[in-house]
Amino acid sequence: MELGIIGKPNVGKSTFFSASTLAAAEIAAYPFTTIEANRGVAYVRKPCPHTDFGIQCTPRNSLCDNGTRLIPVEMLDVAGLVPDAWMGKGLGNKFLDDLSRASSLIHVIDASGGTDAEGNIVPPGTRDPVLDIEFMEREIALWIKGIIEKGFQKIARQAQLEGMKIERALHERLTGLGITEAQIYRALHKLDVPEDALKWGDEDMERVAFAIRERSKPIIIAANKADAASDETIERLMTMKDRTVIPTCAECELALRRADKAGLVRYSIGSSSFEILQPEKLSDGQKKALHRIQEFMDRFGDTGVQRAIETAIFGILDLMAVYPVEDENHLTDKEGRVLPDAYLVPKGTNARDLAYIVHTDLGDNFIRAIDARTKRVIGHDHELKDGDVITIVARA
Ligand SMILES: Nc1nc2c(ncn2[C@@H]2O[C@H](COP(=O)(O)OP(=O)(O)O)[C@@H](O)[C@H]2O)c(=O)[nH]1
Ligand SMILES: [Mg+2]
Repeated sequence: MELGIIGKPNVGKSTFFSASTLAAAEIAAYPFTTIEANRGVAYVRKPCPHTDFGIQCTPRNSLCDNGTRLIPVEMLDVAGLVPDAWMGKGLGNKFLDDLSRASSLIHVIDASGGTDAEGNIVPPGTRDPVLDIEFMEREIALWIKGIIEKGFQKIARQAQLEGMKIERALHERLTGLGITEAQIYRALHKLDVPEDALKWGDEDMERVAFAIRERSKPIIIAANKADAASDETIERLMTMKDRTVIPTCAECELALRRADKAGLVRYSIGSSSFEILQPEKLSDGQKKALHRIQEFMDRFGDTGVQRAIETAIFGILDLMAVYPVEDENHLTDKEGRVLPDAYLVPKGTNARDLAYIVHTDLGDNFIRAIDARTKRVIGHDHELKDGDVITIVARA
């Protein structure tokens, strides 16, 4: 599960990335905490089940901070897109490669309007950020269109000859982008294009590409630099049709996490306030900056960074957290760790799906599962709920 951060230059992508991936403690076992400069780990929050059971947990793939389970999510700082990159002017293949890994995208925009179409600095209020939203949606759709329309007539005719649905033919084209056949079916469902794909014109192709983008790479908009944006712009962004917009101050989040790490303030990620711990160590400039951050939080509820990530994971991708354990009585794994792992899985995941997610062997040899909260046996097709603690019983 990876989230890609996209946007034109100078909007605050790297700041957003640094802020969201800066954690007080890192999980050593996590494979790529430091492998690539543009990849990192952010955390989404859930109440830790250990509190319900009245025991202490010893997490392995996640962290527990005072009853809040912090579950890792991979973040990708996607190289800056320049206008018309899809035509081959920009960082084409690198962009596609990054795009293929992302399940959802966080589009960082400059809500202050202080950067032009290419990302050059201009006086605040000059650029309408709504244009950047429309540009990006179109840009990604054009990438997809470019891929599917290459030799399309031949493919569509071949598909017809073989009695293959056009969705399947499109999927063969788009697997490289990490797009599933189900997403393509859902995208084309009720889309107003001719039944016969051989009759698709240029506009139909664009509509198809747009719909596939919407389904396969859903976008959350981080209206960044909201601290320097007018109320009017924020209002206009927040009320855009069919878009999820969250005002953010990536700079604020980064400052708070750094100050927390340095022991100057106490700040839990995503919260609506912070506490100054060592006022005597703060310069006047730092005090002023913290004051401005608190003002921002009072205006918007929080810095928005954590909310954007959690909206992508829980709102858009509709994932929930479940906790597989080997022993349903002690809630432990083989090594005796209590509630070791949290898995983010789609709503609708059943007991056997979870077994397969944990390990193919576990799925193949599935016998039954046990709900550790109720100690009841559940069948393979039992749909799991958010927060479930599950023991899978399999043939040895
Ligand atoms: N006012 C304001 N400035 C920000 C914010 N986030 C980032 N910036 C500034 O915007 C500039 C570009 O940020 P950067 O993260 O390098 O942008 P990128 O090119 O999109 O990766 C830097 O000077 C940041 O300090 C924010 O929330 N508010
Ligand atoms: Mg950058």
